[in-house]
Amino acid sequence: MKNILVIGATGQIGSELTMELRKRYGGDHVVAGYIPGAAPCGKLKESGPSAIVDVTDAASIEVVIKEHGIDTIYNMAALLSVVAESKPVLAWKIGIDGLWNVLEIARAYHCSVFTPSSIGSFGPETPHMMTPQDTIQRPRTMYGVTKVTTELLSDYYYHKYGVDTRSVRFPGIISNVTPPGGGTTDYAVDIYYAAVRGEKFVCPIKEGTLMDMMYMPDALNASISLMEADPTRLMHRNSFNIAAMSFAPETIYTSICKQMPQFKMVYDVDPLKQSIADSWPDSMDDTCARQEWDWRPSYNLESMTTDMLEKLRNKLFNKAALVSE
Ligand code: VAH
Repeated sequence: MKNILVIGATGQIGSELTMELRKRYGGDHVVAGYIPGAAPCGKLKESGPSAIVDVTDAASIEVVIKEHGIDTIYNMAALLSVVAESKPVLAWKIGIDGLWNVLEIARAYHCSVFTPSSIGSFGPETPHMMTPQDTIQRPRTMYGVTKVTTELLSDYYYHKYGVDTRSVRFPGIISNVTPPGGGTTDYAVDIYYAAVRGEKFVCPIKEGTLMDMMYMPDALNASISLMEADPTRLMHRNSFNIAAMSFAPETIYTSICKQMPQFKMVYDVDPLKQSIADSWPDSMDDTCARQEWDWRPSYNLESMTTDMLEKLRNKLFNKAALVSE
């Protein structure tokens, strides 16, 4: 049975990834690594072991690897695209100095490593429609620079030292559990919250701006399926394009209005978010992931919208009901 460490286990993806891994492998086999001030709580705390793991502190990682006999590391620690532009040195420190620590420890203790990349690893010169698996990657954001470097360094450790590194290029991830943490695609989560709260949504991304998006359950399944894939089938490792849907703000708005006709949206474009979004693909070609490890998404925009609205109503109104009791 695997023994897994999730670094960044209380983040937007990490928190749900940890719970899904515990469902599949057993709570005791998945350690939730967190940084001081961002400790697990509720079910995440109660469902398995946790430990302070700062990706920039190699010793804090090594202690947990040895204590729990870790053989697989999901390294989810990162600053997202918008925050990384305001804190580029910290973004590099967490994204790359942290990755060096993870890869060196993985080399010493023979761990497999998953460190996600992103559509943010592409830049303005990359073909925007059906972005190929192997193509030019000249991002002009610090987030993108850290993601391309993540891909190159992870592949280097595989080819040079045989470390089992694998990863995917995540689209914008949409979740109803942990709120987004400062990304360009956050609008695609915020719009659902506004709809359920009965508020007008002010969209920071321009009409017609296409971006790849994915519902969290598909993102979790992709991450775990890749790490479970037969390594002899993998022609690529860092990182695989994965895609589920591509939409612009007016499309997701229309999808919500089919169920909530009163919902209103206006635009107030955020120049930084728009410039980042304009540099990213409109849609990715994920043929290689489908061929090499049988990737398939389960959600499209309509089914995601139905599930998001239902889950957020339960979360926001049941919580309100509990508070008012
Ligand atoms: C961001 N949600 O917007 C993240 C993600 C592809 C987007 O990397 O920065």
